[in-house]
Amino acid sequence: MSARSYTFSHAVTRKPCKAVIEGLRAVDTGTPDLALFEQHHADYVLALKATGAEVVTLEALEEFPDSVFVEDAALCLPEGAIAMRPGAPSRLREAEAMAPILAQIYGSVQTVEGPGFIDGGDILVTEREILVGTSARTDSTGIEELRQIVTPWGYTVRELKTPEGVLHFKTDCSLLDENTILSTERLAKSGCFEGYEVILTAEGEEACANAIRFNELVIMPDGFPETEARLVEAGYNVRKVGNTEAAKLDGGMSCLSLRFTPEIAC
Ligand code: CIR
Repeated sequence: MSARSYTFSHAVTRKPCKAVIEGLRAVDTGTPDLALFEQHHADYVLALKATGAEVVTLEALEEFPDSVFVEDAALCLPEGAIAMRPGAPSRLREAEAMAPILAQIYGSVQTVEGPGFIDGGDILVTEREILVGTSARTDSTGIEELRQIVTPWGYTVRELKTPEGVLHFKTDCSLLDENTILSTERLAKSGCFEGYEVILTAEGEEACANAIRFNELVIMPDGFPETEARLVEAGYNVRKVGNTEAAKLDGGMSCLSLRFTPEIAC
């Protein structure tokens, strides 16, 4: 197995802070239970460790309620790490907090300086291209700045549209392997995955579209049996993690980690 889009040696996570209960949410479906959030997070870290990767778990950052969702602060590719420019004002400086941690691993970090905005949750890296959805958090100017950084590394960036009312592009899709994407029907019907195999989430289970392929595992939120059966049927090795509390803040599996193999460590 050598696919760079889902073969990772490292993951970075951050413990939820007490202020996570004040985290951003599109619709209020109840306050997250901190103790349960912490339990789910610990289970998630165990699932990441089961992939064989080295997992760094950073201490909680009270200053930023949403800082457990580390994915939005950076994009990590084999060639380098890039600090993003998160589009929610309360999250903008999470990228500055993450940059020194990635610099320790990579040696250096590039930065999206603005004026555009881009959240890691809007970026799907596949084996052949980088798909980025514009959303309430990510704009074309931010995507263009990312393109300037990754084009010299040989990547093609394709700008797409996150469906209306959906937080991030990856809220609605995940990479499963070199050719296969798990997607909601509402996103797939836009035609953005032409040329890929698509496995659709089951009706009423759209909230599990945000899963992660990490080495031999597909890590998905617990509680979505029909989609799980589709993945098992397709031959994936599924591991489930409780996610009810992060889901109250529109968070899924990918948001909770940065996953990467720095070339420098190969
Ligand atoms: C937010 O609204 O920014 C957080 N409450 C959830 C972020 C989820 N991140 C992700 O999907 N990459």
